Amino acid sequence: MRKVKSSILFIFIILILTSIWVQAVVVAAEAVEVEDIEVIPTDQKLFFSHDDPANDDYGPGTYQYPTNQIFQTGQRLFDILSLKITSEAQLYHFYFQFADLSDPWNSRYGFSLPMLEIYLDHLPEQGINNLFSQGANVAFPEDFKWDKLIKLSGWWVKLYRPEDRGKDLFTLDEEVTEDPYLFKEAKIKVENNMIMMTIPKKITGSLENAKMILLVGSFDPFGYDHFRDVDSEKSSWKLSDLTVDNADSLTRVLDIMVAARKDQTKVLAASENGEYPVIPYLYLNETKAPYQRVSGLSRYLMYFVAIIFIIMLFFIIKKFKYHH
Ligand SMILES: [Ca+2]
Repeated sequence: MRKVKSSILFIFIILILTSIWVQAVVVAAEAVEVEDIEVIPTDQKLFFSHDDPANDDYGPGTYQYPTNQIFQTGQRLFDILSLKITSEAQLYHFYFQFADLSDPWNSRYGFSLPMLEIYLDHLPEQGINNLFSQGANVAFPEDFKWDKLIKLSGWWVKLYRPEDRGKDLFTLDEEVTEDPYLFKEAKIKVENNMIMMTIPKKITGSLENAKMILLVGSFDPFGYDHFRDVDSEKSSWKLSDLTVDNADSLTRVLDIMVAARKDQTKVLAASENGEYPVIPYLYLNETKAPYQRVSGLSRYLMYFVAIIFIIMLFFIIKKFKYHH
């Protein structure tokens, strides 16, 4: 009986040590992950955080950059790595971490090549299900009806509402010399390949439980909805997909953020019938997300802990059998 007690004690000690070790590893892993948000001031509360795989700014995986040398200077010119959103009293801060923000055309904000479209569905029972304007060549899920679209290039930020759809800017009012959709309250700062966008909360209201679709394309001031076009053969100014004969219905989106279980290359792949790919949305409140995001390392740790416990259980049963 004494032996049983001492072996149970031994097992408990092992368990405690294991859990301390696992926690230490998890803390170390999180510390590495937090490294890129060091710039976030302490008075901001982290509200949403999502990592995206690196090296996936090739749409469905088959796209190539234009052959012009502007696009040959880097490998991951449109590659978004993470988005963190923080909340302050009257403001939301968006931190878009990119792999390599270059600025060959000397833009206003300091990045020339990517363009971002952030579709927000924050008002229940309102909004529309279609793209604001033809360009991205994507579709939205039926239960995604956006209420605000924030569009961001290296030269401007614009804000659109569903009712602005289809209005022709230049016939709207001949007196208007300035783009009425310029989002003047938005503040943009670029540092260390990160685009920081601050918007007043009064524009969107609370984003708690809002749905979001984020599209990253290649900025083309003359492109459809400012998206650079995709061709089926190599081109100096167009993206190309050499695996297709006809590029007409291909998406012009290069990188998106999807839930961990979804595969971007499959989401953005061309469909047989020429329909646009449907982009899944993300919930801005991560705790309400349909899939809890589990990073690779955490998953291995979970497997490891599970195996340790099974082994422990095996020994406990064996000990008891032996002593009785
Ligand atoms: Ca990416």
